[in-house]
Amino acid sequence: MFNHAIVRTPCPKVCDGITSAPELGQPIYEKALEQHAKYIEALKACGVDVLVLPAMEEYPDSCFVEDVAVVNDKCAIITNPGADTRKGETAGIIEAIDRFYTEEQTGHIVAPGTLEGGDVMKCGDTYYVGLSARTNQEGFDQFAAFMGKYGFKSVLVPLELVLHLKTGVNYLENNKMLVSGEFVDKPEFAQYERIVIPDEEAYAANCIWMNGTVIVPEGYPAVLEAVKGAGYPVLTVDTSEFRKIDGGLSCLSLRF
Ligand code: CIR
Repeated sequence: MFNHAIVRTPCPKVCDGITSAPELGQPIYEKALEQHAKYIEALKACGVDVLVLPAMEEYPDSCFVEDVAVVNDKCAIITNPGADTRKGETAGIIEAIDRFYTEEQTGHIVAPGTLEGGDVMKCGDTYYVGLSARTNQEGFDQFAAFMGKYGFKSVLVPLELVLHLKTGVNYLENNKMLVSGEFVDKPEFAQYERIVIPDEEAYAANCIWMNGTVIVPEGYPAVLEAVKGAGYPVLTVDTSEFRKIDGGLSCLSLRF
């Protein structure tokens, strides 16, 4: 169960966030703010307290708080993002993390290690960590060592085609996960019941399980039906503006 979520209000520079899909155009700031507010409402409807951090004006991607920390009910890690323009975002999350965890409970990924939370997926006591353009072996080794002290096992999952691990695979608890693209056949996930997402709706592989409900991005009917068919109550939230800069539902919050 999650009791808390942390989010950060998008700043006007969100329009200049890093993107692999410039053909989608730049986010419209006002619309991004509206979608963000509805996202917060959806989280609250799932029974968590939401801590809303103020916009970080100099960091276009800073609303994607998932990347700068990894949190669970025992400990937290402040990451070291692989994207140079995002490294300064970690300074802004420390104060929030300090409200919930002691210094001893808080680990840090340090250079030359890099790791972004979008590459980290928790399935029970196991963390799957994507080896990606943003997360390197050294970052994984530091992560695994720290989480190991708290009884968590870490498994490295090399990925080639997408930004982050959770761009293409997301755990919905109950041994079920949504998988798309390169993750459909990964041996690391063979033990799970995999719900395969059609390529044309690959973006919606990034759903989040929130205390029994699954939040699904708006506009992906096949995924919506698949998640309902798997037995979950669902909520939808429009994330069109965040999609333009490679952001999805999970990226927008830390949940614990
Ligand atoms: C980036 O490239 O860093 C941002 N534009 C998108 C980050 C998405 N975060 C995530 O998947 N956890």
